[in-house]
Amino acid sequence: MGIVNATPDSFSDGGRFLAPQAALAHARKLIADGADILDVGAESTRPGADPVPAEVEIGRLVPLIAALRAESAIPISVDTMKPEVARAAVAAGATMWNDVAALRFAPDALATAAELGCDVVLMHMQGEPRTMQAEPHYVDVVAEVCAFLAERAEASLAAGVARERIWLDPGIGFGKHMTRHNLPLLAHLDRVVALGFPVLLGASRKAFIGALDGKAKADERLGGSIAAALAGASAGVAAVRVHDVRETVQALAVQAAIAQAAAAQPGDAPA
Ligand code: HH2
Repeated sequence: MGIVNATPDSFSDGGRFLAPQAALAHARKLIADGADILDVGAESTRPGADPVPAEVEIGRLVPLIAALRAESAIPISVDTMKPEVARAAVAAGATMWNDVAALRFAPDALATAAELGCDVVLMHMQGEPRTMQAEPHYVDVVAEVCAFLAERAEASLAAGVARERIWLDPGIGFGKHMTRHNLPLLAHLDRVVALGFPVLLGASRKAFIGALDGKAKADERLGGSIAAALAGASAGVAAVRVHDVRETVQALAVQAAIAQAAAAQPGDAPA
């Protein structure tokens, strides 16, 4: 899943793709680089980001989604917490609603997801974006994230979202201490996968990588982002949400080829 942030202030690439033509050109590049899904967003979720009114989000997203849909059949995900934005995005051609609030923040979120009938990503977050990094606290982070995701899947099913539409995401960096919480989650992704839904992992360029590597800035975290994507693939996640599609696709292809070679009998001809 390639990321298109049509925002002035995203943590890793804010302002680069706010102009509609720049966002469209970036989306085209991600498709050419091998993305299977695009995730387009118009409101940053980083701590301290300015909230964006629904009309502004819609104004940034709908022309972009409609232009992409006119030229490509690629699945398009919309990264928003607002049901009215998801509704407008799906009308313009989006096929997935990526809600970092897991359909909790708006009273009509669950009903809207059921009505739209699109894929839905339910992501774990402790707290809310503005303050989530203040003092995240868990007794057992992996168990608590898994319990939360199972509860949100149940709530979605009860509201009428079809089982095959539901994706889960552990929410790396969302109300998590950089290493104490993110690393156990990355180490035990198999437990999130075992919940029985496709899992999306978003670790690309996140701060825990900088914490492990001498405060590397967001655009200096490619190696760590790829390491996390490979860990996700090994654990069986269905998709990784990344900024650097070309490099990630290459790494995943090499990992898959090595796994295939490992499974082959000695003397087998390569496929
Ligand atoms: N991470 C970000 C935004 N949306 N959605 C899901 N499902 N999972 C994630 O891990 C996730 C997400 C943050 O990354 P980015 O979009 O690059 O930054 P910003 O929120 O500042 O726009």
